[in-house]
Amino acid sequence: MAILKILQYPDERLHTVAAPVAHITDRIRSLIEDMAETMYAAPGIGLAATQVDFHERIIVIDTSETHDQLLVLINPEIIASSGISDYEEGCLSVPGIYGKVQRAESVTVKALNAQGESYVLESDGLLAVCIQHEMDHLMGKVFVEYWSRLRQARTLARLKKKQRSVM
Ligand code: QAP
Ligand code: CO
Repeated sequence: MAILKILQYPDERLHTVAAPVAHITDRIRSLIEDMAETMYAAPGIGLAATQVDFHERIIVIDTSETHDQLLVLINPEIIASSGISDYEEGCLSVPGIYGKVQRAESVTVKALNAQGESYVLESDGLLAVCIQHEMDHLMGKVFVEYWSRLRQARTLARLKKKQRSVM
């Protein structure tokens, strides 16, 4: 197992569109283990392969309070959604920045688990928001990109200032 380096916004590689996983090989299983270890170590509640510079449709999520309910979504597809939620989000690729994004309140997602078995999951609340946030990463979209140009520019300025202060 290994902790992977998380790409930091505005890294261009975060805009890469991920390809579907064709076969769940040992390489994919090992990547999933490393992604889970990286997410738990951060700590975070969700991580997409895009964020660790692997451009394949893989997500790990754990929104449980006990941090022992790992959810693996390979080739996820939203098959139903309803309602509107306005949840405060953060992102391991945009540390220290939080803000609301409007998304569906409930989503039904179809995906493969780490064993390659297909399953359907109905979600709402934090889990539904997290699934949508992570699926955006696989499409090359970061949550701050829902905000106005002005707010994005201010976010970038804050991140640049912070980066200067740690160097
Ligand atoms: C995505 O985000 C998410 O800024 C997962 O300094 C978040 O795990 C979806 C984190 C909220 C829905 C709601 C962020 C850790 C973790 C930070 C995360 C930070 C340290 C974010
Ligand atoms: Co994120």
